[in-house]
Amino acid sequence: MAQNLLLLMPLSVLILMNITIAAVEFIYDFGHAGQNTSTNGKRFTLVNNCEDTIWPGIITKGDNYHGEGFTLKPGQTTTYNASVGWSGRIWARTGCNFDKNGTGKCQTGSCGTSLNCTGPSNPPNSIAEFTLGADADFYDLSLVDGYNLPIAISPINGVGNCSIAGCDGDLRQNCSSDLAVKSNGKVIACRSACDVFNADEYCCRGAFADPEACQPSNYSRSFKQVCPAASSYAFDNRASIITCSASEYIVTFCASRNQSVCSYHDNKLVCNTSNNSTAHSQDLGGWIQMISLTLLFILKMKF
Ligand SMILES: *[C@@H]1O[C@H](CO)[C@@H](O)[C@H](O)[C@H]1NC(C)=O
Ligand SMILES: *[C@@H]1O[C@H](CO)[C@@H](O)[C@H](O)[C@H]1NC(C)=O
Ligand SMILES: *[C@@H]1O[C@H](CO)[C@@H](O)[C@H](O)[C@H]1NC(C)=O
Ligand SMILES: *[C@@H]1O[C@H](CO)[C@@H](O)[C@H](O)[C@H]1NC(C)=O
Ligand SMILES: *[C@@H]1O[C@H](CO)[C@@H](O)[C@H](O)[C@H]1NC(C)=O
Ligand SMILES: *[C@@H]1O[C@H](CO)[C@@H](O)[C@H](O)[C@H]1NC(C)=O
Ligand SMILES: *[C@@H]1O[C@H](CO)[C@@H](O)[C@H](O)[C@H]1NC(C)=O
Ligand SMILES: *[C@@H]1O[C@H](CO)[C@@H](O)[C@H](O)[C@H]1NC(C)=O
Ligand SMILES: *[C@@H]1O[C@H](CO)[C@@H](O)[C@H](O)[C@H]1NC(C)=O
Ligand SMILES: *[C@@H]1O[C@H](CO)[C@@H](O)[C@H](O)[C@H]1NC(C)=O
Ligand SMILES: CC(=O)N[C@H]1CO[C@H](CO)[C@@H](O)[C@@H]1O
Repeated sequence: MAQNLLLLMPLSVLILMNITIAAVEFIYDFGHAGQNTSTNGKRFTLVNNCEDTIWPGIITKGDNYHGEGFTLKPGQTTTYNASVGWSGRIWARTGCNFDKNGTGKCQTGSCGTSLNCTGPSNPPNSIAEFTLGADADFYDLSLVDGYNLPIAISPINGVGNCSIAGCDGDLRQNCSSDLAVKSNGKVIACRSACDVFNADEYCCRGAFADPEACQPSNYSRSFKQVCPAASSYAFDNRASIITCSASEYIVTFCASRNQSVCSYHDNKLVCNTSNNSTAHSQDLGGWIQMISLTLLFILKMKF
């Protein structure tokens, strides 16, 4: 299921490849979309860019918490297919000790005692949230239930406002001491102010149950500082949810927004983390969008 990164190439080659892949996949996906939308699946590629093993969990909304789970060693990836209409959450568990039967415990993000989730994730943990639609997908990185590691959500071949959701740094290094969860003296997660203080003003309840009344707190602001493209408290959602129609999403654990340039094709992930990729990924996004729009135009004329 999981596989090691097979190709590491210079950025220039990578960008060219990505464009080609994007273009090819676009034709493929679009060709199917017109005929049978129920087969128009979207692929999630989960990438472990962390220095340690993680155990990603996936829960489908309304599925009574019959979730899935994976073990991902550093550098490994796995894929998850979802169809239009899918809505769910993807996150990472850390510090787990699953036995041969897939039973065990985790330091953060646990969702029951099995490798495959049997319940909602236990806060604090960062959560990638998705709703896939026929015309548009919605996604965001939610820190409403706290934070355990950085997650970057990168749409591939997207049309619309397809910005990368995520953080610019690791909030564990910027977690206020009254929110920090520590293990052996190390901060392993950062709780939300709502979770710690259980107060209406942080949880957006009671007199604070609407967006006007529930304003950012100094706690949520400190989240937002490190993770500008994430929801930092309950009513921050509206500003942080991104609308985009992509054929594929790459969910990278332990990567910042400016870090990863990846694409996935034929069971090979082409992925690189460069020390200066902001400009390149923006170029890439622009190119893909341009090519996609051109193709869309051509295909629309054809069908
Ligand atoms: C779409 O594909 C699915 C699965 O292959 C099939 O069950 C369904 O009947 C198809 N729908 C249409 C409208 O062709
Ligand atoms: C996802 O779908 C692709 C084809 O669209 C297939 O090659 C791949 O094996 C599927 N992955 C999983 C995990 O089902
Ligand atoms: C795994 O499950 C088998 C059968 O249910 C059981 O006999 C065995 O003791 C379990 N192993 C562990 C490590 O729990
Ligand atoms: C987890 O769920 C997947 C998909 O439903 C299944 O293929 C796999 O066998 C399950 N793993 C365990 C350890 O139960
Ligand atoms: C977060 O912490 C790091 C390391 O302590 C520091 O360099 C950085 O400036 C901090 N960032 C913010 C936004 O406070
Ligand atoms: C937020 O403000 C409260 C008092 O209003 C203070 O006790 C707390 O230390 C502040 N937290 C941060 C992260 O600045
Ligand atoms: C795209 O979405 C992001 C996040 O919601 C937002 O900050 C940005 O202003 C949007 N850009 C455009 C051009 O709408
Ligand atoms: C950063 O990139 C520059 C040029 O792209 C390269 O010369 C340098 O070695 C890189 N540094 C690291 C730490 O990768
Ligand atoms: C990404 O941006 C952050 C802050 O904006 C910076 O500290 C970090 O070095 C950047 N990383 C890369 C790989 O460019
Ligand atoms: C990234 O590269 C550009 C152009 O090569 C350079 O101007 C900029 O300073 C670099 N940024 C970082 C953080 O290395
Ligand atoms: C993490 C990684 O593999 N980085 C590579 C990205 O590509 C450059 C060349 O463009 C390599 O030098 C890096 O090692």
